Amino acid sequence: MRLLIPSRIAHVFRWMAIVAVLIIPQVAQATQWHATVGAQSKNKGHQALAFLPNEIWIHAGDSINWTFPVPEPHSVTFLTPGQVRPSFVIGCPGATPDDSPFDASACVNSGRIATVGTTYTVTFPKAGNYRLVCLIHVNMTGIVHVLNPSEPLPHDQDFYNAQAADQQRDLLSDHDGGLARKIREDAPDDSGEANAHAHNHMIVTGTGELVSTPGGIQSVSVMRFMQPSIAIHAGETVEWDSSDVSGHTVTFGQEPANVTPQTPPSGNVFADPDGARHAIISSTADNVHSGFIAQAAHERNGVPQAPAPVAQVQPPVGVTRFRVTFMTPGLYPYICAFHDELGMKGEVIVLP
Ligand SMILES: [Cu+2]
Repeated sequence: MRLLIPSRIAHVFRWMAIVAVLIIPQVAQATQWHATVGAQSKNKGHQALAFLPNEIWIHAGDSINWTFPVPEPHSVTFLTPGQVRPSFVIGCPGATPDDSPFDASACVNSGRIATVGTTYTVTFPKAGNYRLVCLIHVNMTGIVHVLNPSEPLPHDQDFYNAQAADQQRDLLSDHDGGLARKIREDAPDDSGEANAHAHNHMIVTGTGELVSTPGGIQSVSVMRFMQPSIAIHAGETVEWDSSDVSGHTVTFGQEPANVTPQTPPSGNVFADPDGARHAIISSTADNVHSGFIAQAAHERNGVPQAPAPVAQVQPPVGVTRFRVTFMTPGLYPYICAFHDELGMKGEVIVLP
């Protein structure tokens, strides 16, 4: 009997070794992939509203870990087939915990993330092609292709890192000069009295561009009032025009709590006959909030729309202009309630 014990132990160890050889490679095959959500220029003014990269091939059982490197809020959200894209306030409803599995049977959502350095991981147990969306930015989509482990993957992590860096550089550097040209074309010409007609107090409110990739849509927005300081005379009107792919606000005084695109204009804002919003400010203590100033996504001509479902909650009509008539001399600082932390602020100097 005594002689049998070592042989039994050896036997057990041999079996353990065989089992380990069979199991360990499968465990090691579950890869965690890495991607980022958004990118920005040094002064935070240019924001890439993009999943970087926005198309990834992985194996069933793998996970993807997304890092959020910017203060501009984003979400990593996978909706169920046919689910209407909700506002970020509603979510799945709500958010799902880190490391949630997604197999298209239930919505997975990181929630609104605006803390630099946050990460969110999703695991994908089942093969399929899954659309990735940001609930904050309608022009920010991607796709995850989950293949059976027997199928080869087209790319490795190094490829995706290089692709993400390329896409980030392209979006932020704007090397074709398109955004700079757009800013010059859109900018009000206040160079002389010759142009001093009704439009000389126009302020371009953000600008941006869309980029379509095979995986979805990426965009870049310049989160700035292009003429941050303007001097006018009492009784004159300033107009803010937004043609940006992102929405903005023009907000004087107290900012409404928990501003969302659905937050209505303040009670002292009325509609001009052409649909633009308008307020009259008679004191530096007045609180005025324009509400969301942006084109509705469906009104953008020739712009590729993300595949359904994308019926994101939008203002009924895209209001793109906001006017304020200033009655009293003084200094009137204002912000975009969404992007003031990125430096989107301005001031109106009202002279007698
Ligand atoms: Cu803004």
